[in-house]
Amino acid sequence: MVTIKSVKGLQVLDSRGNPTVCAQVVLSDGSAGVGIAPSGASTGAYEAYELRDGDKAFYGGKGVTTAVENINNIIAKELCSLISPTQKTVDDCMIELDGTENKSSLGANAILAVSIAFARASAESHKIPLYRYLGGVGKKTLPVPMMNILNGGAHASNNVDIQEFMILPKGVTFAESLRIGSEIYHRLGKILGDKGLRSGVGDEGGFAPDIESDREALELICEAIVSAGYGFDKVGLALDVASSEWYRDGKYYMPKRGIYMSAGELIKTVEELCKDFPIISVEDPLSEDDWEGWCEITNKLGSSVQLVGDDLFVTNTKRLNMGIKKGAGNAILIKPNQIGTVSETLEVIDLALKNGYKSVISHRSGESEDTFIADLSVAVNAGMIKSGAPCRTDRVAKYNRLLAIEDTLL
Ligand code: 2PG
Ligand code: MG
Repeated sequence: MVTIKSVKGLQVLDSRGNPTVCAQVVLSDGSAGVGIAPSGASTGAYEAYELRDGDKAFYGGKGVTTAVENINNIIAKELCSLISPTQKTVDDCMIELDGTENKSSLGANAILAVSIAFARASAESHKIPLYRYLGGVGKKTLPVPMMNILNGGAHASNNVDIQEFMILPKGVTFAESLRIGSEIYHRLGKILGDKGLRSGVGDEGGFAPDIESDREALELICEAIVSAGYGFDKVGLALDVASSEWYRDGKYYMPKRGIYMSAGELIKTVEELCKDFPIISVEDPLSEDDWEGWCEITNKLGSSVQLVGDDLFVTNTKRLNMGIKKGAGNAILIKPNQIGTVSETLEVIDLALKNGYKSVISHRSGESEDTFIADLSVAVNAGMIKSGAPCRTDRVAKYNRLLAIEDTLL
């Protein structure tokens, strides 16, 4: 019987140069796997806890040596003594060991890194690709990439308040979708350059120009799509408003433009954008605490637009169940580090599926070379993945993994 031989943690850096947790799991048959926890900037209030050292003398307080020590000194011992470890027993063991609702004792970053590392080691042990280990032998489909080609909000230092402007290129294959997305991305760069708006890129690889309005961002992207030779039948638009970032005392405050809006005004603004542009998906149009606003926008737009709960649901079955009961949103963003284990991530995807909610698999704005989410998106036939623009290796690594998976499936 295969058991766990060793579990080791290591502090490494993420794509923003901040420390994050890497874990390695080695099984008794020699199979090994590595997992690296990502990290968000616009984090939801109800996410699992990211444990940081807080000692300002090191990495400005962002060190994760305590989380790493928790792996080496606490988690390793327990997991190595499991008699027949499975994904569920490994994850349950860490949940129990932690003992808190939000994994604040050991750190969700420590727990997730180990959970992913164990999944990889197990896939290797079974001699199957990670997406089969996670999703079984059934037919697999590749996702449509939701590519964030213009960055704002907490991901860029420009004057744009909406966090993400995405394109969804729908090719016959994933490779074709990616090609279309890349062509549009480069066309957008050229258009911005011609207009004197050329900028560097934000955390997710999209351009980050200073522009007049959110509307202008959508106009520029539409221009890029058309000028690259595509129609809106093939390429849809999506937004991540990330409006929890704006919510103060029942009102929405867009910090970069200094504008206050009521929930009703914000809903109207989103409605108008959806009417005037080929937007097929809107994430976090309302805040994580504004259930009333969420229900209102779902009633108004839910039959024609995908409304994705990110901060609202935080990859958590309890939060998603609340949404299902109230009728808030019709899709959930899936970020494994919001909940902290692979098993719980799969559970919430299953709950979504059973209740007619779509799942969108997602990266974090702080990422690494870890490509776990690419395999996850194929494993559960999610249909959509957010992994940023086709720029920055931390983003492209996931897309390249999907190209490799598609190549083996064709
Ligand atoms: C989001 C994510 C990823 P962050 O809000 O959807 O795009 O950003 O990781 O900063 O929460
Ligand atoms: Mg989001």
